Amino acid sequence: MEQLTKEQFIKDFKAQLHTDYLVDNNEATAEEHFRTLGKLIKRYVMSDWLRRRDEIVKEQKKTAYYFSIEFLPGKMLQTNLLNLGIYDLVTEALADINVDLTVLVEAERDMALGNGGLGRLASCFMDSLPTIGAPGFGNGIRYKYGLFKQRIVNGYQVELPDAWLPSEGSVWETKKPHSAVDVKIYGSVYLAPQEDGALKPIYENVKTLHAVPYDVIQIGFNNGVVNNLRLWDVELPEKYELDYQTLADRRRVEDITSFLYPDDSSRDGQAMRLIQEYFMVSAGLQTIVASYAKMQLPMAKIHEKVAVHINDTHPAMAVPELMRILMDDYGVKWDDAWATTTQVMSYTNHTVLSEALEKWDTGLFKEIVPRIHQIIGEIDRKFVKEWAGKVDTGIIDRTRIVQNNQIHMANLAIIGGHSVNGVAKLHTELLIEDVLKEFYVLFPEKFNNKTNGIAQRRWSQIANPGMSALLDDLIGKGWRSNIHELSELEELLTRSDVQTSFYQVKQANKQKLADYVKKTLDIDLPIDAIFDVQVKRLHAYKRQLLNVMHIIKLYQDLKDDPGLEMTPRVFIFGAKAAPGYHFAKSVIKIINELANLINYDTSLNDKLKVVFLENYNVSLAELIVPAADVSEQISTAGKEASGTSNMKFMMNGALTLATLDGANIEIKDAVGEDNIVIFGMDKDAVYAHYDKHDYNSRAIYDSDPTIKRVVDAFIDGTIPNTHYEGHEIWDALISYNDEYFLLEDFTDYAEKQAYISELYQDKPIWQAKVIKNIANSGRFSSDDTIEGYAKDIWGII
Ligand code: T68
Repeated sequence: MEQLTKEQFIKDFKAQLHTDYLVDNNEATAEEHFRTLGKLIKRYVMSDWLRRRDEIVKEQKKTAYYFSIEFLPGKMLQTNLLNLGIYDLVTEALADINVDLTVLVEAERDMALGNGGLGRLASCFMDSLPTIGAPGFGNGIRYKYGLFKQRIVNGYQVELPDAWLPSEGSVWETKKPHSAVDVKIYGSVYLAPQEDGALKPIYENVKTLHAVPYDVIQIGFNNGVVNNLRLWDVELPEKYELDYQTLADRRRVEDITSFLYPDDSSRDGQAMRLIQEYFMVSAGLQTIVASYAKMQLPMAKIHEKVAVHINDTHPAMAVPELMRILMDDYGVKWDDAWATTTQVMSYTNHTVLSEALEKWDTGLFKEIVPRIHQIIGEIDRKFVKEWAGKVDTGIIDRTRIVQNNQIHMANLAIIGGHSVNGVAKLHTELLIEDVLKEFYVLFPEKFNNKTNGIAQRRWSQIANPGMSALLDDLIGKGWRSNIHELSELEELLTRSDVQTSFYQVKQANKQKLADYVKKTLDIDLPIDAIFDVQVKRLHAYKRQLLNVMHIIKLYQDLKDDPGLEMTPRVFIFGAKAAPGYHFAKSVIKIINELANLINYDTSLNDKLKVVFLENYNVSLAELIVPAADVSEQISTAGKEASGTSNMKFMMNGALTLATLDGANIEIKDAVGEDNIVIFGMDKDAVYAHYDKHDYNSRAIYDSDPTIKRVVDAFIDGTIPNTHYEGHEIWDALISYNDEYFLLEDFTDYAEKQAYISELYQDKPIWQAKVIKNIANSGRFSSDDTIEGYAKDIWGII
């Protein structure tokens, strides 16, 4: 954008307010101010945006498209101002006319079109792609309702719809009716032989959906690059309105882009989800192929200009859909279409949990996407034929796409692409050695690792202005554009004035969070206590319950001996449970009732507090993460693919208490084992139990009185106001043999927690570790991660 002055900005701002709302600055609402500023930002970047588009077309740049059924950007106002380089100017200019930027920030609704880590990662990449100047665009769905809003009522999770989208639309998007395309579902299809011997698909009784794109600006950091996140919405096609005569018919169509499936673990059995997947894949690919066609290059070489990334398996239909478009719409022969399709496609796996690997009944595919069903059948047949006689038939049976009338989406994504990556070193190793090992036999060259990263500007400069100002003082402002300069802090680890400054910043951030907790829950948090935080989706493998067991132990210890010397602790939780995930919801109830029990027990003398913050989302994370002293990353080793909050916490000076799982291992490598607290079984120990079938939680329970007492607290009335929840948990731990090994890891966990309490008392040592963590957080930048994708997988830079 052009150079902007404060005067010019104020003039533009007032004029825009007049034009849009016919109000003067002093009468406008926060919402009007916010939208006005958003519009101005869009206006300021418009020429960059257009130039970017023209450049890519003119220079025929190879472009990557990141297909994801989820994006979780949170709020965009501050990021956009920062990346545009006008954050300070706008803050000051607004202050001059008595407008407080923080009030505008509050007025923005979180864009929560994702469940958790997977969607958030996609959004970090959307920030990093333009920042490294790469031609990379997002492709997803414009859900009218984001992830449910969580309220806690009587200790239970209640889910409310998140109507985030104002009737005028999001201020960051631009509707592009010109680029709309039609997507066909249902009906039947047969192949009619043509004179030249080709087979032409003839469709009958199809339903046609009108897919309309909304382009959301993605501004690079201080570089004039503006990319695009394309979100598709569905409309009723006027041409086919006779197909949708009743209101119910129309609603069913509108529902396709109504809501995000609130599931972070396993597929919901709804046909609607399958339609969503096909809808975004087909709309996205049709447009991509059409714009490639304009270059007038051979269709069979589309991989030279286009890369399509399949983020988890949800967009895996991109493989057969590109085949369909190339063959049916552009007349490319199967072999040529297949050769180019596999070069175009690449896939990221985000989980090793077998129940989370997406599978669909073939019957549903046949009904909803009959042509895709045909093409998948053919891909599968050719795959089996190609490998027959070359490898063990067992391997073919287990890696083929169609098995027992089910379509295995991961198999489709792997067979139909040229790259499969895991999201942390350990995770990729597990894919190779275990989960996908038979694919590794067939296609070793496809496998590679890309450890996750985070959009560091959001998680430092925006979320933690206090720490950012301190960093400017200590090492200069260079780190703001080159995060690796944080390593200059290595020189300052033991300087006591520096340690004190970091401590003061942390205490101020804790106070800010404590104020929020006071306001929302009316609980007083002592900020001299250790703020010990676990925020993430609620899932058994993430082991929030292990944390709970430790809190119960501390509570019991304090009740036994009220005079016990103990470093005060505040345990902070934030977690949404999938609405159908009964066990996870019971854990939420238990946490809340345990909190009620502890927080109002005056005999504990404020040594222990527990808070469950409702509706954990990106904005709340921006408040919580900078205030943490301890970051809980305690999943059963081998289960958490990577984790990304672990990276955010270390960057903000929390010490990680972790198992050797996911990216925790790489954090340990970055900071050294003295600067992280590791406990519990590693992946080999966990796998040894799987191999030997020798785990016996009841034996631990019977032989360890401390553990027995803690576990029994779930059922013996210690936690009041609970019903079946405690029994459900007790059963999971004892009757069902504790699937995630909480009991085995408990003792080490509790000991390491005691060590942390001791360590915290020694300020110089604690602070040196804090600074060491910040100094080494630069390697988890998503700018670097996405550079890896752009170079190694997509070949776009
Ligand atoms: C997460 N996965 C991983 N899944 O659990 C986490 N699943 O370790 C990793 O850091 C992160 O991905 C990024 O790689 C998810 O968040 C989902 O949200 C999800 C959504 C729908 C269906 C299945």
